[in-house]
Amino acid sequence: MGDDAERGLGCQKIMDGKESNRNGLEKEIPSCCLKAMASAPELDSNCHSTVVSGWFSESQTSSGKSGGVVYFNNPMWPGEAHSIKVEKILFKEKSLYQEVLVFESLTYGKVLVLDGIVQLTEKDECAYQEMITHLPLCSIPSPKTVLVVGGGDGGVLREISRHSSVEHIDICEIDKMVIDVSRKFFPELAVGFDDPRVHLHVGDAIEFLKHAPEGRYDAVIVDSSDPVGPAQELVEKPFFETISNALRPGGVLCNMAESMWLHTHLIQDMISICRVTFKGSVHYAWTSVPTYPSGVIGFLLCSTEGPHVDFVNPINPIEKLEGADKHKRKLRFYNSEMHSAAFALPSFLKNELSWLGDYSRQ
Ligand code: JFQ
Repeated sequence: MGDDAERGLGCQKIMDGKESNRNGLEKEIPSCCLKAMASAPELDSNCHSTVVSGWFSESQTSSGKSGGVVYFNNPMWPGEAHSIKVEKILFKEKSLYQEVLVFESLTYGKVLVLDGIVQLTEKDECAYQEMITHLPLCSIPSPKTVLVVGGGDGGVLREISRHSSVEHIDICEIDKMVIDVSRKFFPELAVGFDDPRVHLHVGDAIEFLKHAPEGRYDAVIVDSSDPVGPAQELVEKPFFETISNALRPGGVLCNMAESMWLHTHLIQDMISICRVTFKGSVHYAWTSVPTYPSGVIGFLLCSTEGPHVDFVNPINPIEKLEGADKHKRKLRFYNSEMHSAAFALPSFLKNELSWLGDYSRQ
């Protein structure tokens, strides 16, 4: 192990309060950790509270009593923190809602972080954006109206625009700073906003959905941050009910649904809520995204009562949509084989979900 890496691990242990010296006394905090623990306004341009010895580690931040930023191991993935080597911090600012950080990494390109949590990296964003979009849109014939909740980076919009059947796309993102930062640092994603079919609404999605006409959308895609803090409401029953009302009969929802390795209880809760709310099919799918906690991310796919939706076998295969593969840029991850494979679940998850009965109601 190199010097830097060794120092980094030492720092992490000390800062987690897990390491003391041989006398049982707390080890003196090395200068790099002191720097990392300093309050945000005092940081120099190459330092951030989540960056220790040049490594960003996923964490959760909040304002400390003294006004500084305190960070701690994220309760959604206790005992672990994925690290990415930082080359240069490009942007850090507090929006009205969250702390926004962009850095250049050594191996994943630019990285977007909100409140200490990785939202996307240039290298692996394709897996998430392509799957969360085409799993629902390829499951119904000729989608025309789509709503995106969150998704302020524009990546999901970029993917929706491959579907020439789509006539109208609403996107409701609460944080304008995320959109502006994406336009500046992630043009390959923000290109999604340039499609004339896109109608941007900056505001609260829950309010937006309350006023959406009944049956307005063929598909709703919820590209949210993790359900801690304000996003908590996005995994609760009233939210799913408003989505169900906004969908036409046989319309589909695709909702980010965390990791099967870390969040089986959350997945169980979401599935049971959706089974009573959506009267069509309810399915769990997953894919691999190396920079998300545990390296995988799941999606909950639901349809409302009406024409039957077979999520596993796409009725609207991407390969048959003219120009879809190359629109803006080539598809990097999604194809019909990946689509069907995403619904295959490991035995441990099948067991965990078995008490829900036949959860994958067709
Ligand atoms: C990217 N368009 C949005 N959504 C990313 N733990 C979430 C970010 C945080 C992850 C789960 C996905």
